[in-house]
Amino acid sequence: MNSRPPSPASEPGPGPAGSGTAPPEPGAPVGRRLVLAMLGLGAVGVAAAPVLQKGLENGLGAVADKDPTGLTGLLPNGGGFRYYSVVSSVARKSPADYGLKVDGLVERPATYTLDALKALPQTRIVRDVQCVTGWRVPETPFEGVRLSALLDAAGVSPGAKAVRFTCFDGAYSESLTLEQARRDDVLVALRMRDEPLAHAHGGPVRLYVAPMYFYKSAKWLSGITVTDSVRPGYWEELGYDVDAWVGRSNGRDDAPTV
Ligand SMILES: Nc1nc2c(c(=O)[nH]1)N[C@H]1C(S)=C(S)[C@@H](COP(=O)(O)O)O[C@H]1N2
Ligand SMILES: [Mo]
Repeated sequence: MNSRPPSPASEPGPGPAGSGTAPPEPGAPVGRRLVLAMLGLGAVGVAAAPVLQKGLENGLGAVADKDPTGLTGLLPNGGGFRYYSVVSSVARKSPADYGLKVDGLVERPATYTLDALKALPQTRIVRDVQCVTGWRVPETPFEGVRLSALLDAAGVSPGAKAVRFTCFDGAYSESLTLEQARRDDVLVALRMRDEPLAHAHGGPVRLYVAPMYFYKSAKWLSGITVTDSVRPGYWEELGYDVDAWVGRSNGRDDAPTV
């Protein structure tokens, strides 16, 4: 079982590591977190469910766009997923608008269109998804291009040690060591649950890091930058573990996903 107290319902992402009362770091979206604290996640999720269900049928993304931080909670059609975003809305990217930039310490920087990513060999992985706040979704297929393939194509320069991920929501970021990034179960995912990645789940392209807590799987992925050291991501600046192995980090002992 989790040895830590459950995170407060107000927390949009993983929930504070360690203490539920730690003040947000500078630059954190303080205002929104306070608003969420007043709303109360659970009550809103339940009360809003029928309305949201209706919205879902009209398109999942439309609902999630109006939901700043995963307040939709456990949606009837969500298959157990909660929808998270650290910003209040994320502009949709059509396939024509989308680009994934690979740069930093590489010999051949590149920008991939969605079609270019689709044209590369695809890998499908089916594992449980585990969020650091405790929810778990069993056996979820993700499919896409191995991150290692994009790194190989870019030609990682000597001395490179890590990879930084940025997102077109303009706020979220993540990181992996180069060794982690080269694992076979780390994907630049184009599909989830055997469908194109919905906007609400970070479509058209998100990162998928199978062995780690789901906060590592950056949604709305737009940048992959090879760096000389690990730069902690959004939640990691707020105290979460950078090496976020499921069951072996963040003071948790969940069953590993890999
Ligand atoms: N860009 C971005 N990626 C993100 C997040 C986010 O807020 N913004 N939240 C993370 C967290 S804490 C989780 S649990 C998962 C949620 O993915 P889902 O919304 O598809 O369920 O996305 C991760 N990736
Ligand atoms: Mo999470």
